[in-house]
Amino acid sequence: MIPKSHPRYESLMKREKIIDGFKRGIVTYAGLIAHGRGETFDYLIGEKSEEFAIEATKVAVAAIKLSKNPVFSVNGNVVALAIDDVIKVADAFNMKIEINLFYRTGERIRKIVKEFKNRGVNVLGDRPNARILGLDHARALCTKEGIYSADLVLVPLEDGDRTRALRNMGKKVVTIDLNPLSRSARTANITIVDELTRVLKNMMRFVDVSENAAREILSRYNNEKVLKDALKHINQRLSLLATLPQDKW
Ligand code: PTJ
Repeated sequence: MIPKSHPRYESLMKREKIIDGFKRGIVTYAGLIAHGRGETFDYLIGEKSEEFAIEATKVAVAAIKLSKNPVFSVNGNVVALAIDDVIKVADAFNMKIEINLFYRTGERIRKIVKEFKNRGVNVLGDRPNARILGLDHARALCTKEGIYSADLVLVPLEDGDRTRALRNMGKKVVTIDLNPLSRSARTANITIVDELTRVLKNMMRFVDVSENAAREILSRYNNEKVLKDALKHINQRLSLLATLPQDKW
């Protein structure tokens, strides 16, 4: 049991969720590594939603609002960390939820479907009837009514290869990734450089954006600038910290 008074309580609780998900067969081995990489970038960013992240989150919300068949693609880490907020966001934005695993096994799919069923939610992905074009192996499996026909896919913590394949199919891709240098971050149309659980909460703050406002927000957006702002932020933050005594870090 981690006491709430622990200075790193929130970070440790997220780690516990990932470990618990791993023990229950939802998170894969590589998911543990992916989480550690995310933690590192979050440390460098400062563990809060910065302006570049808020801006991209607003744009993501605008794009989702204007899309016709938006799909929220979930993997093991996303489910372990944030299943309840995934359900809230999908519900608020009329998004279908589809399980799309990089390390796909029938057993992991069944376990994740059950997590959602236990909360009264039906998800897509357990009976795939289509493939993401240009990808080999089981990670390409998807559904016609979900990812295959989606005009927008929200793919947090995603692999760059699949992000590229989805874009090649003409879809708008929104990703959430703490690493602004990842291929996925650089390939998506909209990259939110922020921590998944913070982003899902922030999305709910912007749920009431009107269609006109959404169009306006989208028309001004430049993803490359957002990625550069994230890099500049990390750079400036570290440079500043390096001038301070260590008890101020
Ligand atoms: O469940 P599966 O089989 O679909 O596998 C999922 C993982 C995450 C293992 C798979 O997609 C993978 O290997 O992903 P990558 O290529 O490691 O990319 C994950 C990215 O997410 C990395 O750039 C991490 O920095 C980032 N990341 C990790 N945790 C978080 C995060 N970004 C935002 N919020 C997090 N909590």
